[in-house]
Amino acid sequence: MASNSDIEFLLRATTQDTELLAIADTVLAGKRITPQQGVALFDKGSLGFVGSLADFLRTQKHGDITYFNRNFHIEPTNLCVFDCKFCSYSRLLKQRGDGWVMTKEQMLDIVRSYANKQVTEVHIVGGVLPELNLQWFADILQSIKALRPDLHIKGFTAVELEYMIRKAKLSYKDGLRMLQEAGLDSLPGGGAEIFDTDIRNQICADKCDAQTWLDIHRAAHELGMHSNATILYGHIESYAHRIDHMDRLRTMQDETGGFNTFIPLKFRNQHNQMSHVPEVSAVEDMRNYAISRIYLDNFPHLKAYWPMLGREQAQLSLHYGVNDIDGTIDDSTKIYSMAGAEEQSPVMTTKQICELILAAHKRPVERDTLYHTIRDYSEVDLDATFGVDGFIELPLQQL
Ligand code: V47
Ligand code: SF4
Repeated sequence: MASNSDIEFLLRATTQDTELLAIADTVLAGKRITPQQGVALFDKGSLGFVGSLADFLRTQKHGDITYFNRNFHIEPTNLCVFDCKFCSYSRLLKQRGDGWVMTKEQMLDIVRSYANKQVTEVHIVGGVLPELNLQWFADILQSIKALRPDLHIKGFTAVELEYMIRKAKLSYKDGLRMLQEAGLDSLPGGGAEIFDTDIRNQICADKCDAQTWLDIHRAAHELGMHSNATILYGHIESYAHRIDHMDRLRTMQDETGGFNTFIPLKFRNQHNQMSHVPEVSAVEDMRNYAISRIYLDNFPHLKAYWPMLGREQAQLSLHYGVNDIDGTIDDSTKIYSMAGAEEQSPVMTTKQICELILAAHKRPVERDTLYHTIRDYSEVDLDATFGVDGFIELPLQQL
């Protein structure tokens, strides 16, 4: 592993800017940078500079380990009462008549279809509808747990939770407790978008505000549940807005320690009301990952969500601070494919994920949702281990 002096030498080769070099000194001394310094990294830091620093930090924390997990998604509906301008997935669909709402049985059928797959997590996320209320979801969670007690259920953005808990006239904590008792294990990071009020009002005025998002995650952490956090970047926000967003998360993480992973989501501009806004470049994506790693010193993990970013860029991001590339995502995740994501069919088998990580000279390690190691694949003979579809086949369970 490179030493502090090796990395200092490397950084001085990329810039002579005294402010940037002072920031690097702070980071290398293990100290926290200020919001102003974060904005300076965005304004002036070259890809080489921020990337080298972020890679150093990633290696300090995780060596060459790159985590992935085996999961699948369930999207109960693609209809939504809200009207986020960046979303290709809202009530407009209802007007066009191509929306769906799953029945409980259809959702359970998806779970049943994984009976012979060694998946460890189901991620439930979708639009917001009045008929899909707190009790409806509590019943679903119970039924999923009855079928697969071993499966970790990561479910519902703070936006979905705020709506269903408000309609049930409960406090966030009581509503979350009810879902937790029914089987909910952790929260995904969606719905955070950009916390700044002005930008939020322009892109998603009618859904829950930043404080509510944070309060719901805080309530979950207080109940012992972990959660993730996202940022939707690369649209009409400024660098200062990105840093403000990360700063609020960093402050809360100091208090609760409940966040596992930060997931920057690149704004994609197809089939939504913000199609006129251009997408940012791959260099911007990598700089954004790197600065996230540097700024969020108390977040253990940084995830590149490959269905949105594309496989090759997700692979590249492993050298810019990222240490997790999510899961096998064997589903037909329409929210992203409609928005113009790279992956129209976001499925990677375990074998493909391992190969992608190994080709980046990193070590593939399968994890569970809470980052316990399930298996280190660096020394595994991939061809001999996997079945034709890349999953390890288990004896069929009768569900
Ligand atoms: O909050 C919607 C985003 C999010 C677009 O926690 C878009 O493990 C880009 O949060 N361009 C939901 N992004 C998904 C999410 C998530 C995904 C994977 C893993 C985890 C996790 C969480 O999707 C929304 C919104 O920010 N989104 N439309 C778009 N056009
Ligand atoms: Fe609804 Fe979520 Fe899309 Fe907003 S981002 S319209 S809350 S599905």
